[in-house]
Amino acid sequence: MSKFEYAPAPESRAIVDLQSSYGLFINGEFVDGTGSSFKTINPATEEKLADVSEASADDVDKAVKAARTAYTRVWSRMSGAERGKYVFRIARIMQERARELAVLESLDNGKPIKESRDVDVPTAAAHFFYHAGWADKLEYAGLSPAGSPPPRPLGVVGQVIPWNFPLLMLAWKIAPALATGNTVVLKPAETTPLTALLFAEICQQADLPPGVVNIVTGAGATGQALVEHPDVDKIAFTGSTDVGKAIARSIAGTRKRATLELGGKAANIVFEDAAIDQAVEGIVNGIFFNQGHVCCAGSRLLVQESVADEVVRRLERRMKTLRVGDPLDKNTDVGAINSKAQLQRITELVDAGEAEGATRWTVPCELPARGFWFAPTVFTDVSQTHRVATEEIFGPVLSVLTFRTPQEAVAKANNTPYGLSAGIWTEKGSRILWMADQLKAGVVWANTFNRFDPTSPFGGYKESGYGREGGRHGLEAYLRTGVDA
Ligand code: TAP
Repeated sequence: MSKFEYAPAPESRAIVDLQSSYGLFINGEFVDGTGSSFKTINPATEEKLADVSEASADDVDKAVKAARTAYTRVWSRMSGAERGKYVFRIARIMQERARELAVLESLDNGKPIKESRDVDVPTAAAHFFYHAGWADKLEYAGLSPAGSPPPRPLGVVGQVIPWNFPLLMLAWKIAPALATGNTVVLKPAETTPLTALLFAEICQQADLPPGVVNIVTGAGATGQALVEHPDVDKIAFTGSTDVGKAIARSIAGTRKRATLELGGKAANIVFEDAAIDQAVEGIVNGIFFNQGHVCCAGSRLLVQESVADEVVRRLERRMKTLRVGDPLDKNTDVGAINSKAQLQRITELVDAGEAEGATRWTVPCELPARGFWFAPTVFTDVSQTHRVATEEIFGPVLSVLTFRTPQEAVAKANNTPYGLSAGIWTEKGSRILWMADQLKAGVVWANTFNRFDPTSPFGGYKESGYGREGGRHGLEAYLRTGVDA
């Protein structure tokens, strides 16, 4: 594949006020950490964006103490209506600073600007708006059984998030926690800390009382120090199944509650009666959105045998129109892979797919010489035991399998340790309802894919984790209810 030199648009630097170094956000202020620092880079160019403090266990302790004090003295005493105003104000400021947030997200993460601008930032702000509305209604939401005390917050929540949707995952975590009266210490992923630090500035701008939100940047060790801190009441984690299992083990037998949003290997199921062109758009969105760095990505296409050749033909034709390259170009469809490590992981699994006998087709396109890139790829002749069909690739790689009957589609879709999401493409409403009932997946989309809405609970079955985020169900994870209250 040929390579070309690419330089990001210079005006992008004017939109964000990028500092050369960033501290931790503790008790309402940016402070130097007591540990070392690490650099965050632009994955599209490999250029350093900034140095960022690596929070030590001592720094995490300071953040937890600040969160505890804010919880006891201010936040848990405030009325829901007052708390709601702060959450609402945060949402408004996020909208006002949307351009800055979107550019910074694309610089640090590598995702196309049209996605950060049209999906990540507005959906993150929507999450704060939605939860602002809940803050003064928790008593009336039927969360506690009749006759029992009203729901109460848990206290200090430790939150650890991944790099694929840095701002959106932050919103999924912080908005419900604040609305329900908890205070927060959040650790963003090491490769994407910058929008969380800009969010800290937004908290200052919103006059959020000091200590209600604290951001501790760092690597896995910082996350582990937060998880293991004895004064944290709940852990909310999104990330890999392996780390999720380690967290569950480490907090077993403690007072800590946990919600875990983990990996996935979703089936996107296309029946012969589906509107094929719409389904192809759904397949493309399902796997190439955000370079496939999506926990609920439709990474396994299950297509009915009678239309399989036609669907793959139209899919490959459509894939040739995808523009891969500069994340800050508004016409880009597929941006940079977030890190060298992730690129290596994708490459290893794609090599394994070829070695195991699946047929690989990669879009012919030029890729920049520097940075981390992977062209959209599809595997056909895939069997259920191939690694590309069983392991989460977390990249722009689709595996195609076929089926004859709805029963076979269900069996193949459920043949995975994961259970986060699934998609169904058919004209038959009764089949959609039957399939949705049979599929062991927390979210089932019908004739669409990758739709996110703060009103709708999201979460997994099996090794995709437990607990729900979003909607009324998501509030429960942050409250003591019934006899517990
Ligand atoms: P992980 O390696 O699990 O990292 C997630 C977060 O945990 C990062 O902030 C990471 O820090 C931190 N971490 C690493 N080791 C830790 C430990 N021992 N204790 C506490 N925290 C620790 O996952 P990732 O590679 O960032 O993200 C990709 C995975 O997340 C995929 O499997 C994907 O499916 C899953 N994901 C799931 C969802 C939902 S909603 N289910 C959404 C997005 C992503 P560092 O970044 O510094 O390593």
